[in-house]
Formats: sequence, structure tokens, C-alpha cells
Amino acid sequence: MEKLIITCAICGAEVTKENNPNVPYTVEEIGREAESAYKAGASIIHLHVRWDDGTPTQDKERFRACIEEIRRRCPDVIIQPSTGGAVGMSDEERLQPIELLPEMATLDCGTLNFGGDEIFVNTENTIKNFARIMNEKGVKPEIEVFDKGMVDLAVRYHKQGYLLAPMHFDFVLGVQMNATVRDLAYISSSIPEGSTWTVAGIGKSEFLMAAAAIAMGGHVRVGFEDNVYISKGVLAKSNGELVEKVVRIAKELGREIATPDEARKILNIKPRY
Ligand code: KMH
Ligand code: ZN
Repeated sequence: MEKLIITCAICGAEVTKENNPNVPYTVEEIGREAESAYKAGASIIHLHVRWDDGTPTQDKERFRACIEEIRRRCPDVIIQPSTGGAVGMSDEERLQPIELLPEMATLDCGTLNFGGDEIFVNTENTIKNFARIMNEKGVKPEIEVFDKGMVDLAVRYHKQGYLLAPMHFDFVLGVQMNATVRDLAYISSSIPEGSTWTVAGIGKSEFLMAAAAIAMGGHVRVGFEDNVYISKGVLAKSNGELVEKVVRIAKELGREIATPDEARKILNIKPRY
């Protein structure tokens, strides 16, 4: 089986120090958490950034500072900025980190409820425009899908030339579509041949989805953005601790861990670091 790519979503835009005091806000804290994940075995850092008080931002210069700090500590890691940002941000705000020409970035492939009155808006024009800009700049999209209909939309956009093969999907399960093994089997068998996939199980489903993906030949995302607990009721001390748990499960199941350069080959990413 292919080596396992572990992505760590170290920060997110919604989770706070009230949820877990180890959630990073400052440039130094973001560097520290990325390094802990990298040293534990993560080859991709999915990156949101915050101002020092925890407010989420897509500010280009804040991204630049955080990317430099991560690069200093983790020279070869793949850095994947978010273009989702936080609910309510404009498209222009969200696109700022793309100007820094990262190797990868997220591309959210649909609109969905995000709890309470919040709606995470991604219109068809937004998705097509983000995809076009990423293609022009040679940034590999990780296609974020929250249900099977978003896979179907991505396949239509591939046929229309907006999304290039081989496509890489992140199934974010436990927000809209349930995080069960049955749902993961269904959605992962719905993507085109030659595509790759990872799964982010939200909340208590994080390690169940990780174990299932390891067994099925997919890849895994963990991190404070998705879950702040290492086990029931016990807060994780770091993002690295979450990654270490995935590495332990993978070892038990006989799956080797991909280095960042091995991840680049699997995902068809041209190195840019
Ligand atoms: N924070 C969410 C509104 C992404 O990074 O692309 C969007 C999100 C997805 O986290
Ligand atoms: Zn994100």
C-alpha cells in the first residue's frame, strides 16, 4: 500500500484557547505547533493564521510571517494555506495567501451550514474563480468536500476544465455528512480513478476516520482545527501528540509514513521550497 500522508490542521479559524490552551495564535506558537506535528510525522501543515488575540485573519503578511517561521523549523514540510478562512470573509480576503505561491491550498467545493446561524458560503462562481487562480499560479488544490454532492460538483468542474487531474480530495466528515465507516467508504469510492484522498474526522470521530483511512489506503488529517482531544475528555498537549497517535495506529496496521518529498510524489506536486 502507498505510504501514508499525514496532514496536520494545527490552528483552524474557529477553535480557541478556551477549547484547548495549546491552540496556537502567535507566529511563535504557530511555528511551535507546526514543528511538533512535523517531528511526529506530518508531511503537510494545513494553515490558518490568527492575530495575537486569536482573531482569524487571511492577511497576506501574517501568512508570510507564519510560513517563514514554519519553514525555519520544518525546512521541507508542505505548507497548505486555507482559502476557506473564517465564515463571513470576502473572496478577496480569503485568496490572499495564494499570492505567496504556496505548493498547495484548500479549495472548498460547496456551501454548507456551519452551526447556529453561520453559513460557509462558496458559490459556483467563487469555486470556479478560486480554481482558475490556483491553476494559473501552479498551486495544487486540496478539494475540500463536506458531502458526496460536492464530489459530484468537483467532477463536473474537472470535465469543464476548472479542476485538473489528478485531483486530491479531503473528505471533511462530521459537519454535514456523517463520519461513519459506511459514509467514508461511499464517498471515497465516488471519486475519479487516479485521484487521491484524505479524511478529516471532526470531533470524536477523528481517530475512527483515521484508522479506517489507514486500512483503506487513503490518507489522514488530524489537528486542533478538527479535534482538541487525544482521548475521551483528555485535551491533547500538542498537535504533535495527535499526529503521534496516527503514526502508532499506522504502524500497528503495517502502513509506513510518507516524508514530505514522498507526499509530493504521491500528490503530483512540483517542489517549491
Ligand atoms: N474555517 C472554515 C470556514 C478550509 O480551510 O478551506 C473553512 C475551512 C476550510 O476551514
Ligand atoms: Zn481549514
